[in-house]
Amino acid sequence: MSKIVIDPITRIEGHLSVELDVEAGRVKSARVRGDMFRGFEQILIGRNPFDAVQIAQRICGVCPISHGIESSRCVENACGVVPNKNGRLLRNLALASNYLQSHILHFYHLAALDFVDITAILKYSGNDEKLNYLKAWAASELSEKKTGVSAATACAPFLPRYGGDGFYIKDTEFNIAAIAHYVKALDIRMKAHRMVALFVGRVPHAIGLVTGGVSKTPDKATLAAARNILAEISEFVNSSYVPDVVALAKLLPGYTEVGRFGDFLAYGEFPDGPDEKDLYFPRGIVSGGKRMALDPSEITEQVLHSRYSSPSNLHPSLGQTEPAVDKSGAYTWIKAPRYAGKPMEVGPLARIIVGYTAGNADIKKEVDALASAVGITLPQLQSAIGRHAARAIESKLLCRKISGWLDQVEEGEKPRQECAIPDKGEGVGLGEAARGALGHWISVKDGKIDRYQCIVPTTWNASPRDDNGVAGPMEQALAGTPVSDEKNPMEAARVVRTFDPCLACAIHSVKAGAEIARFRVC
Ligand code: NFE
Repeated sequence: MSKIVIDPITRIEGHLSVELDVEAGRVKSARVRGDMFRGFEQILIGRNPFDAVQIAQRICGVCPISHGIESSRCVENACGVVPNKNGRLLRNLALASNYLQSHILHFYHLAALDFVDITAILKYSGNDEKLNYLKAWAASELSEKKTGVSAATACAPFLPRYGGDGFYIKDTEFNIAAIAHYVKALDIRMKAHRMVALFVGRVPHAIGLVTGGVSKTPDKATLAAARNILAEISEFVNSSYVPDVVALAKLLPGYTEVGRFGDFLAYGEFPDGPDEKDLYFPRGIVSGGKRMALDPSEITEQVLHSRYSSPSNLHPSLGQTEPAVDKSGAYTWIKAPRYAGKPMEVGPLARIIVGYTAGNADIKKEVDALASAVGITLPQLQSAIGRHAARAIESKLLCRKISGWLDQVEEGEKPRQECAIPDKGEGVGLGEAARGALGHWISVKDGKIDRYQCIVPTTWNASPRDDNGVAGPMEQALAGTPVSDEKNPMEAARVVRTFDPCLACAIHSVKAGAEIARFRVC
């Protein structure tokens, strides 16, 4: 048996490494380590609860809208209010726009280079005619005349890379199209960010998200501008993103058997009616193929293998985070969230599986269409390739929903519900960030924040072994992954990236002002 350490895993958010035990050309077992250490929950203690929505957004620059919304929801829950119609719709619009930028970022700019042969464009260096021969729009995005960048220069940031040609897709037309879409996706992402800013003021940290809703009353010009942007993003999602994912799934048939994990949790998201429990992406658990209702009291965080001295298996409303850098047996800063004692995968695939199992007609239709276009079954989608597919399906569904929500917004009507902070109270906000289930829990005492805890998507997915020694979802999904070349463990890196990990989100506990440890940086 040999040991491989990939440190750091690149093209993700934050600092993550994996340690793999490899036997007979496959991963036998894996340890996933969150190597960064930050501070947020402690920063919130003693503050006015209304400040939480702004401070919590700083946890991450990729998913600040979801942290802002969950933070607002937990304070609103403690105050006993829910947003009004415009507040709900405008939050949905901001969050859905954030999902679009995040999913497109993940597929094209973080994950695609695991598969796409970037050097395909070198074959046509300086030869725009050849590029035109492949696809007119590809030429318009990649042309040296247009961009002023030579093909060799354009490749440079992506080289060196794992392996040789063996890992990469050989279909030149697919490669050229994917590279052209990589370039186009930069522009589309910028436009998705702009759409977020139309509803909540700016990105990444939205000043217009406030407890009780949003601060900006919607007007005709804002809604018209959003429609224009949406048309362009929808065209990209439907004509490039979804077809590229289908093509990738067909070109990599083995990836339905890799990266598999079978238990899914979704808090649900996008309140789609006056009843806040009416969620477009449903809430629930799917375990062993069976759907169950979610009971938030079953959520705990275990820390036997995490660098914390606090008691293990606490519910997050009672959560503690006492760092212990040298704790024996600990190998990560990520805690191990468990549902009824079990690890759960969260994220787009979990939402799609929970939604499909709950009978959501939109999800079912798109999942069935994609599975049939690729020629695979629903169980095969619960895999590495399924995570890419789920993001593309969600993007398509959300483009449609954004259009519907824009129709429902009432111009000139108030988007914020007033709330009064109680002297004492508890609140919880459960929803879905682009990467999966996100929960914020607050306790208020004397009108100030007394306790604050978040469990974010990557904490679930990249969790370590728990108190019973059971590995986390990413660790289990890595087991069995082929390692065809131990010097180039590309297959394992691909599996990790399908989860779209964000370590900035996953680890955010520090004791303000206290020295944790001393490090020498060489
Ligand atoms: Ni920093 Fe985040 C999302 C959250 S992931 S990206 O999406 O919450 O753990």
